[in-house]
Amino acid sequence: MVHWTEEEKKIITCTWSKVDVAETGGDALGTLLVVYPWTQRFFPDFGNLSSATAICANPKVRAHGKKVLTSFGEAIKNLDNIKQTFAKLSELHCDKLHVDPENFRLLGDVLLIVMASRFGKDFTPCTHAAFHKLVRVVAHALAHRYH
Ligand code: HEG
Repeated sequence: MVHWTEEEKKIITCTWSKVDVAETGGDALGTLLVVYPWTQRFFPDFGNLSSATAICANPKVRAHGKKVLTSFGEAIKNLDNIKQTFAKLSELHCDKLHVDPENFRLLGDVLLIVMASRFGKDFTPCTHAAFHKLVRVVAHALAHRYH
């Protein structure tokens, strides 16, 4: 089981309370779709994904990004129980959505970059390290029920 120090917990919950989930989620999913264009195939109903500008302004991308990041926030409320928290979502992404779990890691990476650019100098190495650990744990949990 993952161990979180009190300091990591404090950094994660305090930083998360300042995250604009809609904006950050929209930017993170938009960035994923731009930088790793093969991820677009999971969203055939999202309409215009023809350019970076179109992707980042696409209301369906923004809305889904918010949904994903809101769900990510559940990990923060359940830091000691992330695997169980994402068990059902893991099954959904495996059985119904057929999302290759490598994409969870890619999303985690772009989320770190989006957060770093939004927080600027307040995204200290300690904050980065704690969130780096968190995105890895979340990706691992989401991949856990794959078969
Ligand atoms: Mg997933 C649906 C969470 C990464 C592709 N994703 C969902 C839903 C949630 C969620 C909460 C709605 C589930 C429902 O309707 O019951 N996703 C989620 C998290 C993360 C993640 C927490 C990673 C942190 N998802 C992810 C990635 C991809 C993806 C990387 C593909 C590149 N998700 C995906 C698709 C759907 C969801 C295709 C269904 C979208 C729809 O048609 O509504």
